[in-house]
Amino acid sequence: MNREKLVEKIIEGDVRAAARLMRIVDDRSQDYAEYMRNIWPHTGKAAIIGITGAPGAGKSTLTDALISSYRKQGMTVGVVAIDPSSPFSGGAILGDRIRMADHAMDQDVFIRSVATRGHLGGMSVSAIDIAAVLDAMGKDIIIVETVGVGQDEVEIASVADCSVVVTVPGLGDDIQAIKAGILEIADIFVVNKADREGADRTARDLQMMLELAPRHGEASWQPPVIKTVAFKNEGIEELRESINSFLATHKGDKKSARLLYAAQGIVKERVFGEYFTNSKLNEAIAAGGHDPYKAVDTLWSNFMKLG
Ligand SMILES: Nc1nc2c(ncn2[C@@H]2O[C@H](COP(=O)(O)OP(=O)(O)O)[C@@H](O)[C@H]2O)c(=O)[nH]1
Ligand SMILES: [Mg+2]
Repeated sequence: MNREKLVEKIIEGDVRAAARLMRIVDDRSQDYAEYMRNIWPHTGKAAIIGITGAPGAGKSTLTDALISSYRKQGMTVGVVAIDPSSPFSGGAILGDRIRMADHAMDQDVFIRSVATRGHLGGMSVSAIDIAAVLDAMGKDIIIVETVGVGQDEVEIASVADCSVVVTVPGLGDDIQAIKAGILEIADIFVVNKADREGADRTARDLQMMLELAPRHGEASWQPPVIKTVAFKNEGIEELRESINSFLATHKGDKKSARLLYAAQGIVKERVFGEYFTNSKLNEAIAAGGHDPYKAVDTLWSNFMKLG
């Protein structure tokens, strides 16, 4: 199948064609950028929801419950699960695959994981490209699940149309564990595992922290704190409605931040991948008498001449 045909099929919503392009994107094979150039003009309709939190907080369980909730509303859903620790490149995360098995036969749900720590552009390029494919396919809602441990994951959440941060009771320490910077980027907080002791208190503590640290320059939205019991489907409707009301006035606010973030990843990938390669650096170090600054200066000035 040629490039135009593949992209055409994706835009018609073809699942196999989409899966094929996602593999090409993950592997960085077959001029993946050329394919993506044909995809991007067809994006912009979907709402991208970032779900971030510590491992085990219940992000996948919440995602699963949200999928059901959106499907009941007749909406189609795509999921990008980012797991940097997963050894599978482009494969499904086992636990998630089992849990989300209910949706496996549903043509209107597409779940894809990325485990692309190794890429030069960070996870940004893969994750955002895969979200773009889901968008072009016509999915209404795209949920990006990221483990809130690394900077990349926090950044990806910060460029979602709506970012949801998941925490659990028993806080104190856990509140500290909410990565610096995440309080500012979250649009909605979830205290999941509200069946456990201390949920009210955690929610109150969070609320207080939010009041003490108001959002930068944005008075129109006070992030709510929502208690959920994801595996019993409790609080899910409230969460979905809260996401809806945020999106009603803020969808699109992050669009240029998202494009900038993707572009930064592409720059890193191109510059490091094609020019500042280890072998070029090694040559320059050898020629420069073991001075790393001199080595980089030499390469840099050659690079600038290319422009
Ligand atoms: N008690 C309790 N356990 C939950 C709840 N939601 C999820 N879990 C469990 O927490 C564990 C981790 O959930 P998972 O969704 O994989 O977390 P993730 O790592 O954040 O994606 C699983 O064993 C879930 O069944 C909840 O609301 N209450
Ligand atoms: Mg998970």
